[in-house]
Amino acid sequence: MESKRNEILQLLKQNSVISGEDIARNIGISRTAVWKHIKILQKKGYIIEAIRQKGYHLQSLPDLPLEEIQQRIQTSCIGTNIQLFPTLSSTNEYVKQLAKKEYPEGTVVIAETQTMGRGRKQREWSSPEGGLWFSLLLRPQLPPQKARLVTMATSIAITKAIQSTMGLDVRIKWPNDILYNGRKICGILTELSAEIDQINYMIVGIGINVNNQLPRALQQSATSLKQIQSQQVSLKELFIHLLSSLDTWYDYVKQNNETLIYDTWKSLTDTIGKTVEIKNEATILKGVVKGITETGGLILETRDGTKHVVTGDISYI
Ligand code: BT5
Repeated sequence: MESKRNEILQLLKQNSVISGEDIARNIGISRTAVWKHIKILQKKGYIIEAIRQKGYHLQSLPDLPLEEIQQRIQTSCIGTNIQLFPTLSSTNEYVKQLAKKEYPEGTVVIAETQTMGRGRKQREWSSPEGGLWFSLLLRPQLPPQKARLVTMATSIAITKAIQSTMGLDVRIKWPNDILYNGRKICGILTELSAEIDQINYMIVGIGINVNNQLPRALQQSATSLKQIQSQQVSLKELFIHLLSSLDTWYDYVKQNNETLIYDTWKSLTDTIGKTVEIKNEATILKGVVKGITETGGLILETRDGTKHVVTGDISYI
């Protein structure tokens, strides 16, 4: 079924107008079957005009054409199974359901919009049309203490994909925000189900501001790739590069290549060396960041000596 649909798409791309009859003859199906495939393509966001007496004309492609993406990616794990939705409450929530149904590692769920996108601690994540909002289902063979490796590899993969495809000097802010000139373009929300000595599954949610509008309240602290580039960015191309980069870096996690992940993360962060304030529920710590620990925590030099900080909201001061 799907391969016939891809053949129809190819024909539509090659011909400015092509009749249903020609399509049917070319790929060996009935005209009714052609019409049914065209309806499905239209539902998926392809704008296909039916011109009387002439045939079909492909006017525009959806921002995220799933068939094409699936055809073009050559990953070994990430994105071998992709599900795309016009809208979901939260891609992390959806992947949680799939994880419980034993879906395989590498499954990716992407939504064009989220109605209840979440950040850490249930904070709201603005996710209107135009951004990339997606989650990965992973089943790393790691003890839960090493889960940070996965988040670090994810932030490296995204930073490198944005740097290489767009030539932008984006940087990681601990623990795993990605910023351009101090403004957030990407947030990562990692959720975990684990036994004492083994992770069952991890859900890595990734939100990237691409062509989306930002609410007024976030315009100081956040930015989008479109705003930086002063032009629309191809969601499809960026997504394909991201999946490939995520695949490469998740492979290093599987190979247990901790040194490479730590060293690369350190080379991409702008947090080390900064004077910072870190807020946790009841505490505020101030100090200079000296480095990161084996488990991805911060080494902070404070007035009261060196402290290791595992989580918190950090600001540069
Ligand atoms: C994060 O949380 O940065 C993690 C965001 C993860 C979002 C993805 S989208 C796909 C997947 N499905 C989900 O439901 N979530 C994941 P945190 O560090 O807590 O930052 C949240 C804070 O960032 C909010 O309180 C706002 O101040 C700000 N914020 C909200 N939306 C934003 C946006 N689009 N861009 C930049 N900052 C935003």
